[in-house]
Amino acid sequence: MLSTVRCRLSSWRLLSSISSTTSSTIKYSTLPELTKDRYPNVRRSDYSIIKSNHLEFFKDLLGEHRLITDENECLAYNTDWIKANRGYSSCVLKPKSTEEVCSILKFCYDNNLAVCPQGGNTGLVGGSVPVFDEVILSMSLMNKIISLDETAGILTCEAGCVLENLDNYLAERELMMPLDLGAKGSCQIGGNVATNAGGLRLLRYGNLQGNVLGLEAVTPNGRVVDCLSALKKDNTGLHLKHLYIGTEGSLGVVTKVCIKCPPKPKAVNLAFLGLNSFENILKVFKKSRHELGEILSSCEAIDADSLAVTTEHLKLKSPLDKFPFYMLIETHGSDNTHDEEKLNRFLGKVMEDGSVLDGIATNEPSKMKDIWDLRERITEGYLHDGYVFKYDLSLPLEHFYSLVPIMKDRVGRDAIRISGYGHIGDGNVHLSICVKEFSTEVLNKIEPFIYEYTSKLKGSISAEHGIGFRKTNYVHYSKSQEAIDIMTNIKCIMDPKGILNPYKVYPPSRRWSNFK
Ligand code: FAD
Ligand code: 2HG
Ligand code: ZN
Repeated sequence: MLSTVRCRLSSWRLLSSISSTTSSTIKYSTLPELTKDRYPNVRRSDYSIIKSNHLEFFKDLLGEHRLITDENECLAYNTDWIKANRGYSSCVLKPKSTEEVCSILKFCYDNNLAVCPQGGNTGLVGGSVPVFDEVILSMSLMNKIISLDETAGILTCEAGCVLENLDNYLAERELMMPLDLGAKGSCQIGGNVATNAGGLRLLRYGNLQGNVLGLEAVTPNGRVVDCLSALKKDNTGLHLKHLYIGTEGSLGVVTKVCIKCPPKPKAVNLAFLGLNSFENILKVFKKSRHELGEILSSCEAIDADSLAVTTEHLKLKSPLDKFPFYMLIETHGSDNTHDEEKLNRFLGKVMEDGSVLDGIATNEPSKMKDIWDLRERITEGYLHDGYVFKYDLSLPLEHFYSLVPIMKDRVGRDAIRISGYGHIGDGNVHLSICVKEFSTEVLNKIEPFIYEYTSKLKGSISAEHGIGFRKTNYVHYSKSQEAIDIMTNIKCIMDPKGILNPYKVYPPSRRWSNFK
């Protein structure tokens, strides 16, 4: 029989308490070195340097409160959430409307000023902060809900709406956002769309490429691309919205989004399981697909070292004893008696055949939240260890965990901790290699090996976080030369001066550097 959850965990959420609108109050105890110093091979292109006449224009447009130039205030916008990248922009702009975004981009385009679009600044690949002194375009004040069609479940809103706020708004109307991630308290829907964020329930609800019905974007020279369709079916030529979903702000700034929202499930159940091997994780996942079928909403795997960062550093309490591996299996359905029965039958089977050693199951909201915290706050817990080299890979399921022992051999004692966890249901592992502080020597032990390994297995070097600044040299491990040429050509056509999010997403190929 499954035991019940006995512990009470804190309800405090770091990410709910941080938003870019209040980011000037964040205390940075240790700042990362400037990106330009950490990566000296990346050279600033010949964009203009911000001058007083530029600032005058922005001040006239936005007023003095929505133009930030104070060095301390700019710091939070220059530094990413995981403190791995830092630019030195002296200009943060906070538009409140699409028209203002158009005026800003047209001005930047005409004056050859580079721009870094920024949402909640929770991105993990250095895409959301400037590399040098790019103007930061913060979307946080474009945070209005425009409309909700409750019958069809279609929400239209501005890009700066925080994911959790949208979800809370929808919950009151028995709907939900089709994505959920640990950064929900800060990340914005525009940032989610720009990164094509995956998250914890992609297995059930699919990705944003499928859930975004339409969007509005502004081109680098300030024109509005109105693709804000709310239609589920619309085969009128090219689906231009895909130019903006997952292209990380490199082709345009997303200003509005129209998104499909499923009904909020009437029945939610969550099981937290302890296992002794990765092979058993695969067995349990396979069984969950067959036994839980249409109600399976999430299947996550965590190894002991990953869980330890939340129990040791964040003092969260695990309701289970120590095991080498853990799984979270969640169901979303409409009939609790049916779902509970199904889940219990499944759990009975996996305990009986020995693949699960212990576990708890609950449908009490506070207990489910406590369990989810153990999974969602691993990223935050890792910040306490030191510098984390993060890898977000898609791998064939049987190889999901294979890099952990390989990396332990390669990096050895240089690492404080090497662990793997992630979205087993989507074949997406998050590998974290933690060291006391950033070291090029350790980096060279990891890269490009890790990407070569992934490529040989036909995996992806970025399952969900994107390419950002950090992976531009490695795109060819996941894309053919022809595909890279097309990507680069599209960038050249849509942003001929290359002002939007430079040094990111595209490989620094000869063609691109000739162009810019
Ligand atoms: P930002 O970080 O501000 O920006 C990300 C990229 O999008 C940048 O390139 C930026 O230039 C661009 N951008 C932002 N807004 C716009 C816009 N309006 N128009 C054009 N471009 C824009 N990611 C996942 O996929 N799955 C997860 O499960 C997940 N969990 C996370 C958990 C934690 C604790 C943290 C810190 C991060 C997590 N992430 C996850 C990564 C991150 O939260 C996502 O990438 C998220 O979608 C970024 O949204 P944001 O608003 O913070 O965007
Ligand atoms: C998650 O699934 C996120 O928790 C973050 O994608 C992963 O921190 C990471 O590496
Ligand atoms: Zn993830």
